[in-house]
Amino acid sequence: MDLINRLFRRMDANEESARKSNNQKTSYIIALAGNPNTGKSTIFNALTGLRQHTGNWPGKTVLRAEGSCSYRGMTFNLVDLPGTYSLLSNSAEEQVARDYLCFSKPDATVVVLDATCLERNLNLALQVLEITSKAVICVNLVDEAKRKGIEINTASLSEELGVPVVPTAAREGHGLGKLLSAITGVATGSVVNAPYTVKYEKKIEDAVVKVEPHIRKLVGEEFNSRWLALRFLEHDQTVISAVQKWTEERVPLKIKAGGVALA
Ligand SMILES: Nc1nc2c(ncn2[C@@H]2O[C@H](COP(=O)(O)OP(=O)(O)OP(=O)(O)O)[C@@H](O)[C@H]2O)c(=O)[nH]1
Ligand SMILES: [Mg+2]
Repeated sequence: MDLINRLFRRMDANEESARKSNNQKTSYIIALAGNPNTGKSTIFNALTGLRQHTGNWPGKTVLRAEGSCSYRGMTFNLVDLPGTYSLLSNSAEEQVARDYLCFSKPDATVVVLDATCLERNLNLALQVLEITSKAVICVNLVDEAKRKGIEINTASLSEELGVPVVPTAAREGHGLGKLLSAITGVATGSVVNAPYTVKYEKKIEDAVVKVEPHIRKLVGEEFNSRWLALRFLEHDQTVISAVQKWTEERVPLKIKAGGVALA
């Protein structure tokens, strides 16, 4: 792997000056994604305590939990996304998670992985990194992994993936301080990631090269044009009509019944 291309471009600016350059923004939206049963809700509950409320995602019977957490003068509004094995839009849960990450653009996304079966979990992590570079990988259940004789080299994983990787044992509250610190870096922009990019076979990459510039012309830097190009190539109707509506009316997109719709 060409590590140089993926090393973090860490800016020297400290958190305070980064916040200033971010127009003093102190409130950030943080999404929690991950496979089922990896400890997302455990982390969510540990960070938000009683400051949380639940409901359904609009038009879906999928549970939506949101809560807030104060950290170093900032407010993190956490959104606990449904547990999914992929973001291929095969189920309501996958569609909710995927559309939220692409169109609602959280300030940072934490991908919670199970340290005892990292390989399977990394599939989702790579899919998230295709949508957003503003990600933090949380390798949870390290206590359970240790019991099974598994040790994860998080520094090396971080170099490979090009995003911060934090080990946690959330049930015991271990590592959550470091997780908040990593979230702060990515959300405020004081850490700029250079995530690993999944490359597809030549004929797909050739098609992306043709389609992506047209999409970029439509959406500019608003949404991830490479990811949208891949969805257009597979004729994903939900995404196509969402982009169509956005370009016609230039209003923010929100998740609604049947996928993405206008606010
Ligand atoms: N040993 C250990 N158990 C954990 C840890 N984190 C969570 N758990 C346990 O793992 C189980 C699943 O945790 P949840 O937080 O419900 O997982 P989730 O990712 O929200 O699951 P879904 O919402 O179903 O996707 C619970 O029994 C937790 O107590 C950890 O770090 N170590
Ligand atoms: Mg949960």
